[in-house]
Amino acid sequence: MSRIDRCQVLPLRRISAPQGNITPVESERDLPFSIERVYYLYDVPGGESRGGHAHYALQQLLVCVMGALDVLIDDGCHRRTVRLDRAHQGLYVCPMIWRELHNFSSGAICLVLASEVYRESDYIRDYGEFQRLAGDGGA
Ligand code: T46
Repeated sequence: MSRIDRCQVLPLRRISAPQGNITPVESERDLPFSIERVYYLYDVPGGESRGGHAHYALQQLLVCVMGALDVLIDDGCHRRTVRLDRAHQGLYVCPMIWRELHNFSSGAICLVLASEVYRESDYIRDYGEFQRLAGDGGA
């Protein structure tokens, strides 16, 4: 399976009540990795993009908990764009995937559950270097 095919939108549980919804996420039960870090992107000005890099080892689940955004994923051979606009769905991103986040709606909040703590040495920030390292996309 190519790396891009490993990047799937995972359904998350949604516990609904007249008072509103709750979505729990547990490493063992809901994710293919253990959560070591949580961060979130918010107050992204209109027209701005985030990402524009890959990671050697990091796995992540991206959940747009408010609003909507587009995630472009690229394994060096194939690319596709996934629209995230549900608080009960998350995009799993495996290692060695170039990602760019575009088209944030006003007030969008992207929650990210990550498998590793922050390490700048895990980043590949040059697309040419990524393509050289990514090889055949993992196929
Ligand atoms: C990804 C997208 C969705 C930290 O100090 N700790 C952290 O955990 C993070 C994520 C960032 N930073 C610092 C490092 C930089 O000085 O915050 C600054 C911006 O970080 P970065 O360029 O990584 O931001 P994004 O939004 O372009 O990318 C982040 C994640 O790094 C990336 O893995 O998938 O969000």
